[in-house]
Amino acid sequence: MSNLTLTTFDWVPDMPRGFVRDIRVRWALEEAGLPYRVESVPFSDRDAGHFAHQPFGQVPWLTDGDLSIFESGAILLHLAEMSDALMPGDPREHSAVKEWLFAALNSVEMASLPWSLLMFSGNNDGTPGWRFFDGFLHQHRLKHLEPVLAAREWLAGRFSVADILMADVLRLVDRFDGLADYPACRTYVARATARPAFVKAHADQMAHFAKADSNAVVN
Ligand SMILES: N[C@@H](CCC(=O)N[C@@H](CS)C(=O)NCC(=O)O)C(=O)O
Repeated sequence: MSNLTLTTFDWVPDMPRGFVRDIRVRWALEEAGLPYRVESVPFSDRDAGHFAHQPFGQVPWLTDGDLSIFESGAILLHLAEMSDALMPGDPREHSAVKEWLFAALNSVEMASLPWSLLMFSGNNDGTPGWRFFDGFLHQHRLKHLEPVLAAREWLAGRFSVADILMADVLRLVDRFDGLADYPACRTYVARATARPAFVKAHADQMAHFAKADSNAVVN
């Protein structure tokens, strides 16, 4: 019997709401139908207890009994071991899930995150730095991902944790209209985020941060 607790911030500014990485964990837990609790740590005052669970002072982390796990990819792999809704049993598909999970984080997010941060901060103004990251994302990642996603519904045969990570990574690019030239990537994000587990995870994250706003008003 699992005893799962997801920890996230108590509050974040409006801009990242809906995109805080606890959504990846919520989404996986909802797909698997695993019961869990959500706890909060202060966004503005990160103490030693926080750093003991997440060495960079970030979120999310998950505790499973006395085991504490940080990094959304590691957390999703842990949950995948608990539910075949997240990880197919077939050895080839199992291997493909791990391959695509790392590709989402280490190949696509590695390119999409600097691009998104430049978009977010308004530094997408044609400087050589911007052109480098824009080209890197489009020419070296999305251009190659597009035919892959045009040819399949999900990355590893059937829906898995690899899709949670890839769709969440692409969702942030889509937020800044970066998928306009990649219809298969856009359709994939739409297909993934239409799943009831994502819809619930997203609503729960939004409600979690909205509750912090109303508590601040009361106090
Ligand atoms: N690689 C980490 C990244 C975690 C991360 O970037 N968390 C963000 C929220 S989405 C955070 O805590 N940001 C606050 C900060 O970096 O100080 C993971 O996937 O878990």
